[in-house]
Amino acid sequence: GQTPAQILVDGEFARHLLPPRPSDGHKGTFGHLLIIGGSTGKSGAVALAADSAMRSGVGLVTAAVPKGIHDILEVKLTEPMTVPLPEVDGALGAGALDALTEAWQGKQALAVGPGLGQNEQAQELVRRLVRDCDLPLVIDADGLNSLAGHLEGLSSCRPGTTVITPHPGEMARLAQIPVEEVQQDRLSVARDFALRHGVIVVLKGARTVIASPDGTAWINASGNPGMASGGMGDVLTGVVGALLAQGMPAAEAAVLATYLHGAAADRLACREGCAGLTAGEIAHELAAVRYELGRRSG
Ligand code: NPW
Ligand code: AMP
Ligand code: MG
Repeated sequence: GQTPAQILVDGEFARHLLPPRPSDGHKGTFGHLLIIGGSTGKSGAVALAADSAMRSGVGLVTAAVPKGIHDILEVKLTEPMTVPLPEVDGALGAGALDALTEAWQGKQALAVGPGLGQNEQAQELVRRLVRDCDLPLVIDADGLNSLAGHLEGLSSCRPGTTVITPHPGEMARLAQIPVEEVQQDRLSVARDFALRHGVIVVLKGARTVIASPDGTAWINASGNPGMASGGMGDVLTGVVGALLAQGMPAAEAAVLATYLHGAAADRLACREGCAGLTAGEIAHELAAVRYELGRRSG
């Protein structure tokens, strides 16, 4: 058969995906994103995702985190709100899903995984929430690790759209193949997984591949090795979540977020090079990158 084409995502392509910004818009217009993540030692991941979402045009952000790190995030985060989740012995406790179900009422999108950790309760929570919640959802990091080996029936039970953002290590765990095999044919691995599980796959790494269940695939042209440092993926999760909350269709949100994330790093690299860039600084560039993209004439 014919090999389906893949689309190169450069500035010219990404520009056409930018969502409108009505002049009379208010914070309710641009959506409310709920982020679930964080654990002891990894509160930074959820903070990065929350701040990155704010830099990506969302109206409101709430971060739901285990009670034990909640007060730390109250200090770390200023614009995003926070919700403490029930916790037993440092792990998410029995009431966590009920608390979350309450927290996602009135939200437009969910992001789950940054810094969540891999204790059994957190994993069980993710497995149930992806099936119970019908909001647009982006799953990353430990959210993905929770789903490895628990994907059966996911496509039929999730009415909402799902974006997953694995790095090659996470993709290998999800597809239950070695990392080398993922990297050997990134396009096919992403495409097959998207088709099989009915999710939009963002397979990260230099030249990130995005694949949708309808067979369409994109390859991102932005980004640089300055992005090879901790927390960079947590930033992308916040951008995808913010665009979903602004009402973008999931595949377009995934493609535009991936482009903006890389372009923010490219913008910073023009001034500071490709070594020593931090995820938080790249998050800071996101608004300016979106602005510049919107001003391009075509
Ligand atoms: P290797 O051995 O390095 O070659 P994990 P994580 C592989 C949180 N964070 N190409 C890699 O392979 C996250 O949100 C918190 C090839 C290794 O086997 C998560 O919740 C931070 N291989 C949690 O930590 C900042 C690649 O994958 C494995 C690859 C764990 O996330 C940091 C490593 O991945 C972090 O974001 C590539 N491009 N990329 C904070 N400040 O709070 C990765 N691998 O075990 O999933 O660990 O990605 O650090
Ligand atoms: P994570 O491993 O989850 O922190 O995600 C790392 C992020 O940085 C992903 O969005 C990758 O695509 C990006 N990234 C890492 N290294 C590179 C690179 N050499 N070129 C372009 N993007 C990169
Ligand atoms: Mg990551």
